Amino acid sequence: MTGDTAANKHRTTQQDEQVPTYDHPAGGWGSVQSVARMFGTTGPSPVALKMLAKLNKPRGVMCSSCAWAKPAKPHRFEFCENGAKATLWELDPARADASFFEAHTLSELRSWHDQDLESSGRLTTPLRYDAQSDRYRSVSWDEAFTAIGRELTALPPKQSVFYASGHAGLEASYLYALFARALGHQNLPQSSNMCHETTSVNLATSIGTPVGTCTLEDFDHCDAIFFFGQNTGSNSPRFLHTLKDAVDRGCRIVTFNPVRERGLIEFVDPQDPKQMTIGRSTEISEKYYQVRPGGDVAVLTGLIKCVLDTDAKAPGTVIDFDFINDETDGYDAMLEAVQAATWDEIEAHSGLSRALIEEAAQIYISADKAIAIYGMGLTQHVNGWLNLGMLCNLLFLRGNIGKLGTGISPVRGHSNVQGQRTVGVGEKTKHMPSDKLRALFDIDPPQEDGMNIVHAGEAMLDGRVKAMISLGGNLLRAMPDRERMEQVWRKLNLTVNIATKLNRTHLFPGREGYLLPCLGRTDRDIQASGPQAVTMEDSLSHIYGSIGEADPPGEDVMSETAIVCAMAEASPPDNPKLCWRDWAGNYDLIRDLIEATFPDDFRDFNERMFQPGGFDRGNAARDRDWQTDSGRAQFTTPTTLSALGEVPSEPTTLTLITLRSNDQFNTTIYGFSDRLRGLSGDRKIVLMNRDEIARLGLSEGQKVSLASTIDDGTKRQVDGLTLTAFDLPAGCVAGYYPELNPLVPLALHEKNSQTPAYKGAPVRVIA
Ligand SMILES: Nc1nc2c(c(=O)[nH]1)N[C@H]1C(S)=C(S)[C@@H](COP(=O)(O)OP(=O)(O)OC[C@H]3O[C@@H](n4cnc5c(=O)[nH]c(N)nc54)[C@H](O)[C@@H]3O)O[C@H]1N2
Ligand SMILES: Nc1nc2c(c(=O)[nH]1)N[C@H]1C(S)=C(S)[C@@H](COP(=O)(O)OP(=O)(O)OC[C@H]3O[C@@H](n4cnc5c(=O)[nH]c(N)nc54)[C@H](O)[C@@H]3O)O[C@H]1N2
Ligand SMILES: [Mo]
Repeated sequence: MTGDTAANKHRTTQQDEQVPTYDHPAGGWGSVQSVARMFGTTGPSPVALKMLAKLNKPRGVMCSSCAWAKPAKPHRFEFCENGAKATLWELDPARADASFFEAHTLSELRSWHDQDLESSGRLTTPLRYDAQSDRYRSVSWDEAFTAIGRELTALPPKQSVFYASGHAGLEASYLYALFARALGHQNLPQSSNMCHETTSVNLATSIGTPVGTCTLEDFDHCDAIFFFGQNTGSNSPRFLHTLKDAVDRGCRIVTFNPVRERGLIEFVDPQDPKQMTIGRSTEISEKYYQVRPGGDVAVLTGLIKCVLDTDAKAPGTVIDFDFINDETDGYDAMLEAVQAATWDEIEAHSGLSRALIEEAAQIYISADKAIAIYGMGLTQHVNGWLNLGMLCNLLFLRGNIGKLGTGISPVRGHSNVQGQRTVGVGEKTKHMPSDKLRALFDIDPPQEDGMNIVHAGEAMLDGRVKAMISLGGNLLRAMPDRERMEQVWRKLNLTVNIATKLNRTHLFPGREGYLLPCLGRTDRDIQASGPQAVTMEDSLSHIYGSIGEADPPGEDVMSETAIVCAMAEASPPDNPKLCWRDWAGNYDLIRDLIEATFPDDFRDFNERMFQPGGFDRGNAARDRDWQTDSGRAQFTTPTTLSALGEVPSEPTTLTLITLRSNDQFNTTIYGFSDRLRGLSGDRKIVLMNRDEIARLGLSEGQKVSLASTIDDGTKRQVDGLTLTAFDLPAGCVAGYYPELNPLVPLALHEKNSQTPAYKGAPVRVIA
């Protein structure tokens, strides 16, 4: 490492010089090279260049990678390294057509690497599993829809599950949610069940809205940003521009993360010729604290203690008592619990000294306006509810919510994951207003909540679910307890996967198994009324239209919206108010229905969908309208200092955090370089602090296994991992998602929302 990088200057924990690090900033030439690699030897095609130039711009294509906001005044190139990768992945010239499937049995394909499955190219023809030849075989769309309708009709509605990964636009998603409820179930799990469900459930308890409160404008006015467990450089790189602008005008950024993520340390704007040529970077985090996994509750308890102590010395100068008295509930109980926690306990759980926490608290106290950002580092824990509750507590103390330059901002994952929930893809009755469903369509939706992912997984294990429809995604790879789930998947009566590319989940068909090829967002979508646009919602509750212009991968590929409509038309009930065919022909009609169902969010939807910067559907908490049970912002009383929950712990137990590299999008592996962490070549690795390696009598480079310490009769073990020394706090190991998913038990999840504890699974190393 060079001596005077921002990383060295602002180190708050001693970094081991001998373990892999990437000593360049995020962005910069590294990101340009990484995109160039995706173009391959042939270089970018004209259509790829055209689509990239239109990414995230008004009347352009909304990127299918992350859910970060698309500014009203876009940069010349409003995409990042990963957005480019996602776009090029979709514009892949390779085709997994009928002849590809003739050439390979599913048993053979199951031995392929995930990356090779997707590299077979875009799907071009509807396929039905033929058990006798163990192959997917071409089938007509009509045959497929008739059979799907027949299977769904034969089952009690509640034995079907309709999964959605957060890709599909609001139009297909709304109709999918309507289809389920018309059929008579709301088993509508979504990828957010593995992700920000902790947010949906617990932010609603604290502030009355299931989503974050910030808009881009807030980032122009805040004095401090507190970052917890979100890896901007890899997962939402365009957000780095927002952060850089904030830093340039004097905003101070403080980060808590067990891993020193490059993007949160320094950034070179690849679109700034001066920064690129001079090589000068912007330092993102002024302070970076390597908290222990699950230690954020303790950190937040410490920060709150500091705020209370500072205020006690000059009462009323630090705490916003007007806000607390006028707007909140539960302050006294929170206060008592925080005061009861000792600094010894806080230091032990957080892995940080009192002095470091006090230093961070001073930044919080000196900021007039502060924003809190978080990601999977807070949500994917058993006590994720407490992580979020404590973060809200910290904001409430200084009235840092509901005024310009303040707020809480969960950074969402899939490009339309938040929007799908907004239009009813969710297992709860409240996700789609029953009165509207009755008035608009004469349907009586079920009044009993359906299944989320964990509930659906449990029901599949004990045979209560018989049909699984997936609108995108790779659920078998993304779920916990993969090996147990793979065993029961093939016992289903019906599996339907609507997808752009082949993945591992598709290789576990049920008795009737269909794989249906769909258009991606970059593809031109022409229906009866002409070319169609689709819409999506970002992390900041703004909604955008998106128009694809690339040639579809084949003539026989349907849009997601048209596929949903055709499946619904082939299924009960026969209801003249469900005009599936008309809706498939003209998406404006679907947007009118969305507006009629959710009038507060989607006023003048068709007119506003191309507004530059998206249209804001609003957020009650931002207006200090608290839609909680008490009608007030709710302080949370901490009951423990750890987010890990009651897991078995012995001296050899380590906390496993599963990570994403910057060369993957969830289960899609673009390549084997985790450039921003200085790692490459191999994803079957386990990262561990060098002292910990010595303490356990292991050696670097050794092949080891990881095993779950949760003993419930199921063996959970992953073998053949290379032990790699890495700069991590003591007591934890890290490795890649999805490779390590067999180690996370289905039953280990966030208490209120069942979000799997992918950042806090107890394991031991077997030499
Ligand atoms: N390129 C790319 N972009 C993506 C994705 C992708 O896979 N690739 N996935 C998309 C999706 S679906 C999502 S949900 C988002 C996910 O984006 P993030 O929310 O950033 O999720 P992760 O990368 O899983 O983990 C975030 C960070 O949490 C830290 N962490 C782990 N445990 C703890 C803890 O206990 N406390 C704290 N404070 N930090 C902790 C990890 O070190 C990591 O830096 O990204 C989206 N964008
Ligand atoms: N251990 C561990 N596990 C995790 C996580 C973790 O941090 N650690 N993160 C969790 C999180 S945050 C999430 S969101 C889930 C992700 O879980 P999923 O959303 O189920 O998985 P993805 O990898 O995003 O899905 C990729 C597949 O989607 C399909 N696809 C891509 N684009 C489109 C499209 O436009 N339309 C359609 N119909 N299909 C398309 C392709 O076939 C591709 O193979 O994983 C979760 N699992
Ligand atoms: Mo996610």
